[in-house]
Amino acid sequence: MSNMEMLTKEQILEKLTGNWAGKSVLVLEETDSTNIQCANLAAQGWPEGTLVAAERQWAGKGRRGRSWESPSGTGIWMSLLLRPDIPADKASMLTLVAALAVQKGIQEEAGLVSSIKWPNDLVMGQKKICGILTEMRSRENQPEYVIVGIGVNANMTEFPEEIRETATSLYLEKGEKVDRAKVIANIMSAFEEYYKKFLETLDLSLLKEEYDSRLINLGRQV
Ligand code: BTX
Repeated sequence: MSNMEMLTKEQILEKLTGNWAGKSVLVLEETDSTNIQCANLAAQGWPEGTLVAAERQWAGKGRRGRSWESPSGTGIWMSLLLRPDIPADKASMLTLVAALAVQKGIQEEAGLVSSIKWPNDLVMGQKKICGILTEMRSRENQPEYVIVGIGVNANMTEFPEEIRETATSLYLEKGEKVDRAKVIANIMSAFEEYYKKFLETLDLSLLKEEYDSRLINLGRQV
């Protein structure tokens, strides 16, 4: 991997256009899971909007103990720290807020349209391009912090046997590499926009139009 292709904190900061999400950012060369590292920072008092990204995760987490393939230098493996003043039982909706933000972010950078597959994936032609894992620490139905972990298959050219049929990447769909820092910056700014709307209503009513048009399972029993 040439230096040009490595993800750096400076590249991300330079491309951010929003106000808070990702302004405090840590880029690790490798780690177990950015969700774990972000939770550590949360426990140490780091602010809302802190972003932890890694070039490689060796214990990337999916839901229910599943693992997330996170090879080096090709993906976007990142976790955003939130400290929302909301009832804890509303926090799972942040997964959808993030899904909309990723959808917009990758459309802006790569011109690719993806669909939300309930509850936490983005797909292109049935194949998974992004997975989201939201985790929370709460006390008395109030989140102390929420970690929104986002994995986007950006520039990988191939996948391990087990997921070859079910996974795809922005590179494979578009035929050229994407600027990962730009995609991250786009996602952060879209997230700010959608998070604000979500906090106004604590439901998805203000996001409904975007959501309806994009939710692949809408109208189906899920
Ligand atoms: P999930 O449980 O819905 O999906 C996990 C399943 O998806 C795996 O069992 C496997 O079949 C398949 N899979 C694994 N890796 C990939 C991949 N790279 N692309 C497509 N399919 C795959 C989805 O969980 C939530 C994943 C969140 C990942 C992010 S990365 C940053 C953050 N840190 C962390 O540890 N997790 C999150």
